Amino acid sequence: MLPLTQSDALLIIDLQNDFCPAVDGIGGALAVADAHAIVPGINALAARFPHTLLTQDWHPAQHISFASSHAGTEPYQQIEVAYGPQTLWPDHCLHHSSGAAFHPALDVPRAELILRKGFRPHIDSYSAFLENDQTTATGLAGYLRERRITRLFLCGLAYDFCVRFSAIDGKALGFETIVLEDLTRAVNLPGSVADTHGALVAANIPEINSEALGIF
Ligand code: VGL
Ligand code: ZN
Repeated sequence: MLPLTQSDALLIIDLQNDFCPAVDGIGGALAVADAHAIVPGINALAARFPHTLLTQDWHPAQHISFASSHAGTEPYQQIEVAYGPQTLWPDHCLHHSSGAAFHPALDVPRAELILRKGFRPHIDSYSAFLENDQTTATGLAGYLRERRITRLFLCGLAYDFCVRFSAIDGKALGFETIVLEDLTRAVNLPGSVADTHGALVAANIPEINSEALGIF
């Protein structure tokens, strides 16, 4: 049992239609297998957590992370950009699109913050804290500190990209950080899940089953 306190927050990463298999033609641009399955568990936890926060991947057209923005490239290929390597993706989470909307079954009525990220045309942002240049802050660390939130439980999409980098940066910025492994799913590029697990272990970030919270 892990008792929750007022300084705990559930951080729900990018639970958006484009990261889930398409339903009725909506979403699916960068679908993560089995992503729908995590929604009921996240809703149940959100109802019990003292604080709930959401992130939303939110890209302009011709975003730097889109393969379509770089002639002669394909999605899932890696290129060098000004800030280093960048994996290219299918166009996804265009701001105000149905693909960028939250999953229709996601039910987090008490969500206190929706943090949008990836809105700068020339910088991608996997992490909820620092964009992919490793320098540009999103403002989330300051927000959490002012709100006296000290412990973060991460869930959502995708385990091997936005959950991974949010967890690593959150921990490095001084927040106690825990990944709820049953409430995430992975894009699963070659090696990406094993690399993520290794990086979380190395950073001393526990991966636990949400049942360990003992609040169901
Ligand atoms: C994500 C790839 C591109 C994620 C966002 O939410 O994990 N992955 N943009
Ligand atoms: Zn994105």
